[in-house]
Amino acid sequence: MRVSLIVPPLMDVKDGMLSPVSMDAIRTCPSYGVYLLAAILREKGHEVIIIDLIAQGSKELSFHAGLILSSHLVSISASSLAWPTARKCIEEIRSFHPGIPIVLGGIHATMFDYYLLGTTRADYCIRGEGDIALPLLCDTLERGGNLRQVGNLTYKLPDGTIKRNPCLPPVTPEQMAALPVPDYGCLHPGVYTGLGIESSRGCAFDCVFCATTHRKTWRRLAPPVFTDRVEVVLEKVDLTTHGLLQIIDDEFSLDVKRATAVFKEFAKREIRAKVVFDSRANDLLDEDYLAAAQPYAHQFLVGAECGYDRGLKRVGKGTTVAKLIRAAGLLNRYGMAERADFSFILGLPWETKEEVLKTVDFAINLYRDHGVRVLLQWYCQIPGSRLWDEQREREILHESLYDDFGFFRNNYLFRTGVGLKPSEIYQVQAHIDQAVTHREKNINGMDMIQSGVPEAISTRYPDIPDTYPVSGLSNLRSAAGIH
Ligand code: B12
Ligand code: SF4
Repeated sequence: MRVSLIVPPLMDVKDGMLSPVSMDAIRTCPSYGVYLLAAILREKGHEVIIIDLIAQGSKELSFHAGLILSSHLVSISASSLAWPTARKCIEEIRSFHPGIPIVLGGIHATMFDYYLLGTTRADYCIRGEGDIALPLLCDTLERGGNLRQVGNLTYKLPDGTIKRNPCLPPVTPEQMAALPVPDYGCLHPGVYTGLGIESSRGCAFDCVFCATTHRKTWRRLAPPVFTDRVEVVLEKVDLTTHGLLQIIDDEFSLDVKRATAVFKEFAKREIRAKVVFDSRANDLLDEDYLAAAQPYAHQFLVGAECGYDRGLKRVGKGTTVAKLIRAAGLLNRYGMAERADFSFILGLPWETKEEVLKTVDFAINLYRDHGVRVLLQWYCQIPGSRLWDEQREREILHESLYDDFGFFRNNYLFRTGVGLKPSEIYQVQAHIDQAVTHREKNINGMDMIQSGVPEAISTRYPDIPDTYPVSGLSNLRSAAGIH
């Protein structure tokens, strides 16, 4: 069968135009999941067309109308933040083809299958991994089989009732090793900065703010198997602007011995690669790992999260401020500090301004003392985390709040997450500006201390100084002569 796979970007209105924003404006690497599914379907004999709207930089589907019209199945992948674009895609496809089956997949469809099928004209959702379930759906549709046999599938009956099949077991490490390598040969040259590859799936942790798909489960490839796959991907890396190899794992070094063995395998095979990955601070305390990673680590994200132990404990990542300091110190010693991005979250739902300032001061000192880059990012309400779920239970949040563009500007979503007053957020930023008078940049021209007032605040609340005169009710009272 002929299948179109659509990858919608995360978009918002900028200067009056709907444009890709955030990571999809940077285009670091093509969607690993979708390019992998394309390779799996091709291996099974299906004809696949990837409509990569992130690469295209718009949601315009009209150029692809002919291909879509001639497909037997259209599939759309979406995270929660790309969902508004995915919704527009469904509407557009339905405007020129009312009958073509549409299947949704990715994290948003996994979480909200009933809601998405109930509120759009899509036909199916595949929850969780599509590696086995999507080819099964294609075969079942092609042969006119029974949809009840398709694991992970949620589907609509003609009368509108929605049915949900049980999930297949997650793919095993052996099955992962046997999956084809995504074929990046069809990419337009010079669009993405790098190419993605997975060495493991899932995460052994369950941090309170994190929305990742597979928690407390971790499946990994053996270093030689992974390196074989890396070699295939690197054949296409010249198609990218920066030649980067992005290991898309949640946390690449969860088994630090394995991660060390991977870099040693790279060295043994004389692989030349500029690698981007995520590592926990605790793993960076292993000097064997640092020594092995040193020649390859181009840039890596360290989820540091908080600058005080009580916060770190609540987050649940199993680290402490002492370990964060030691990790930064070691990175400095190995000449890797400038390549490390220590990412901190400001305004976790329990935090007061004092706690936020503890994190800010800790992060700034980490940069000053050890030269690591620090990212100070305000907490966002992203579906899938335990924090999000608690508020969904109380109906403060709902999946419908992710139907429209403007996530980063959304005042309600921001303020139901961060408890600080807008004036306090401005004060935090003023504190940062005061502490960092000289904005130093790294080799890539990026601020060594990255921070800012979130759009949800800066676009709505003026930076009111403490001396701003009282107004509102007190003005009414004084106009009425009441004191
Ligand atoms: C690498 C990564 C990125 C990379 C590359 C993205 C990519 N798609 O390859 C970059 C840096 C670009 C990125 C960007 C963003 N990301 Co990201 N990213 C990840 C990460 C760590 C791995 C994704 C991955 O490739 N997994 C491996 C593949 C095999 O799995 P998969 O993509 O889920 O695909 C499988 C299934 O979902 C399914 N499937 C997927 N699509 C479809 C479609 C159909 C039709 C079917 C049937 C099945 C199916 O089958 C696939 C194979 O099993 C995940 C965390 C995670 N573990 O998922 C976060 C994650 C998905 N990202 C997240 C976020 C928030 C973002 C950004 C919003 C960040 C930002 N501020 O810009 C953007 C959104 C971009 C977008 N268009 O959606 C959140 C999403 C939460 C949510 N509720 O949506 C996650 C879960 C991180 C987290 N811990 O919170 N990301
Ligand atoms: S933040 Fe990192 S360690 Fe924590 S659950 Fe998410 S991926 Fe795992």
